[in-house]
Amino acid sequence: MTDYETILVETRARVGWITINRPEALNALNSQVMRDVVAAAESFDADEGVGAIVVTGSERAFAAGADIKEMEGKSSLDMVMGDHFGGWARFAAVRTPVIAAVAGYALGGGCELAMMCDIILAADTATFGQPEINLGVIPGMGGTQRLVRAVGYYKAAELVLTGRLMGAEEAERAGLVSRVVPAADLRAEAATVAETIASKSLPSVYAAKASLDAALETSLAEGLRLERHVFASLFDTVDQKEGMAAFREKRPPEFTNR
Ligand code: CO8
Repeated sequence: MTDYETILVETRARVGWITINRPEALNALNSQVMRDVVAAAESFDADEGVGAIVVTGSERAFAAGADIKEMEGKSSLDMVMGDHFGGWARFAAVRTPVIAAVAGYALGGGCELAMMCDIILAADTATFGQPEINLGVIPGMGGTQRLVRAVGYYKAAELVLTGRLMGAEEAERAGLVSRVVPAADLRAEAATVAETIASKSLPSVYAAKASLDAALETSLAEGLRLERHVFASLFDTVDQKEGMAAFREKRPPEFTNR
């Protein structure tokens, strides 16, 4: 059992929950948060008993960015040699679907962390933005890349260049957010979505996430080829036979993740 300093972790109904817990700093992402979140996500990812992961914060903040006080005194050499935020790439690489349940601030690295997830559920209190320009820097954990892919160049450019923050409704209209829910319902909605995913056949869930990821990285022709191969490969699973037999027999499938 790993001891985490900055997060709370629990498993419920095949869902792994990671709650960032640095209330004194609005959940700012320092190196310890990175180590804890990455370790917890990788440990859930390695557990066949976990079919979906939820990352969340507090009512006030999902995460108000990378920890400015930790970064402030560093040189560019420190940033390169310390691989200050490199672990987040490992978080983005987990095979299990990750849902970001965002209430309050998701700024800078917090917005970038949400964008490393597969589904972003936002409370109506959520605020998103990339305000790094106000600090004399730029996004460094994917903000200029994933935000452009999520909301298009012109919206992303306005947010990154001005540092303007946007509310949940605007974020949903822009395509950054999967769905906005009342703040009081956020955890319950995240649980419903995560438990729904966790009830499916894990091999097909991994395959779906890998194919969706490819859509952001490859040409349409390459992506379609990959999807066709992945689709075909699932016909060797027990769960494909079970899923289709259950449909024919008009009963719910009983998946075994095989
Ligand atoms: N880092 C460190 N501490 C923070 C951060 C942060 N990002 N955000 C808030 N805090 C702290 C505050 O310093 C304060 O602590 P204290 O009470 O000890 O002074 C406490 O949290 C509460 O914050 P505020 O008093 O400021 O609360 P307000 O309600 O007045 O304001 C805001 C809330 C608007 C969210 C405000 O705190 C704010 O603007 N925070 C900074 C937002 C920001 O600029 N985020 C981007 C950070 S840079 C970044 O994320 C880069 C990522 C990529 C790096 C990759 C490198 C390789």
